[in-house]
Amino acid sequence: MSAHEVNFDGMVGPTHNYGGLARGNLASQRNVHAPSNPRAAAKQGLRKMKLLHDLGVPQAVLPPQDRPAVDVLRALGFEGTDHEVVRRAGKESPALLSACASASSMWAANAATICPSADSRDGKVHLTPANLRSHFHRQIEVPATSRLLRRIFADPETFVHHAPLPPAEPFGDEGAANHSRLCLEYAEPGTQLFVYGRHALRSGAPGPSRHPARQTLEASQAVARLHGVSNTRLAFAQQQPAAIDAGVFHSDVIAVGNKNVFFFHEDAFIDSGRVGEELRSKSDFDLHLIEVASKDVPIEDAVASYLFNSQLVSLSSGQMALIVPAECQDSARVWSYLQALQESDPFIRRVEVIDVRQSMENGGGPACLRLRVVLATEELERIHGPVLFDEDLFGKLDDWVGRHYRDRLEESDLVDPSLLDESRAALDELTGILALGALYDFQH
Ligand code: SUG
Repeated sequence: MSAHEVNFDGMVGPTHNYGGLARGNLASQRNVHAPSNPRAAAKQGLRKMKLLHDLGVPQAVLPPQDRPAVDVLRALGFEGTDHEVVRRAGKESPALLSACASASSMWAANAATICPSADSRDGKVHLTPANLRSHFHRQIEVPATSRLLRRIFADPETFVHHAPLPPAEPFGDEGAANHSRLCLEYAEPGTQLFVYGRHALRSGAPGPSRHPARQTLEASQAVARLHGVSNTRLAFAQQQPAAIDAGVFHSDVIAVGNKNVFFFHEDAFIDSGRVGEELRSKSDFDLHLIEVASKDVPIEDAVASYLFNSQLVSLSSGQMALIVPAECQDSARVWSYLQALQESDPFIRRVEVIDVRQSMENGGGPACLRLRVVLATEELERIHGPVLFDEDLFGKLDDWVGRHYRDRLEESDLVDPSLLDESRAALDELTGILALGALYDFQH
């Protein structure tokens, strides 16, 4: 049996803007109120998918959500037609409208945690949408994400969909951004690492002091239980609280794994050395650990460049490529580290630079934009095929973005009801391109 890792990228929506909405996310805070360019953002996302596709890595798309979220604004008491709801919210509470207009579903690493069939007790693929309870603008993604995943992974014989964890304080869950799976071959059982920021139910346990720890141990344990992962192949690790305070709001900002390679910063976890040893002891294959020392890449440089938010992917040659954000080139220290890595590492033989600056300015790098789904060949045949990315789809989506997206957006534009109309016209056409039927409520 063979299996593939498919990257499902969240497409950037037409309302992409800088709302300064994410606490502990330094880029989001820094760029609050800067004008955004949704068209450039969406095209950067598509070019990243094209790069992966050209490298021979299976790629798929997840369409954006309908924003501003008129249904949410209505639930909060704004009345009238859809246009009136947007106008009233903008007048009474621009902050609320901003949260309801975020295009944050583009960061698909936070959409869900996925367990490949090789790792689960019942031999099925398990999916648990993240509840994203730490931030309101992200929590409102959850119903549409759940619906979309059920639409794409529809076959009940193959896919098991769990409900998101209860959106209560002890169960903050941010999905695959805090989860890594290591293995020798994708089709073989792997070792799963769940990373959390704090214990919710144990008082006195260490945690960050400045920024929120979004993922709890209790949430990670629940997801692992739901997915039926064997304890012998399961590890939990706590993020270094100081790293969260330095801007590492998700574990994928400081560590990335693929197959038998785990690339992480020495300050990623509380006792990173022990975490590496535990992963080694739980893996029945030779695990290659690349622990990056602070003296080579200080944590501030890791956060500024998003070195670890790279995508580590396997090429058909058997070697791996690291897809790094362009910001890595802006840092002399990080760039020289990467040159040395590429020359000396037995697995990572190639570094590719990708410009996703529009997303980066909201704290989302290459790895944030994708949800990894390991699928056996026959499981891949059972997904909704039209979301799979190829040259033809790239052409269609690139043209679609060019026709529908604005090239400049400021907070004051969110209140303009024509933005809602333009966005819906775009999404309506997109469901045709992706053969998704009436995916959005406004289409009913
Ligand atoms: O949740 N930014 C996102 C970025 C998510 C990155 N994902 C991963 N690391 N996997 C977040 O912090 C900013 C939106 C704004 O400010 O407009 C935002 O939500």
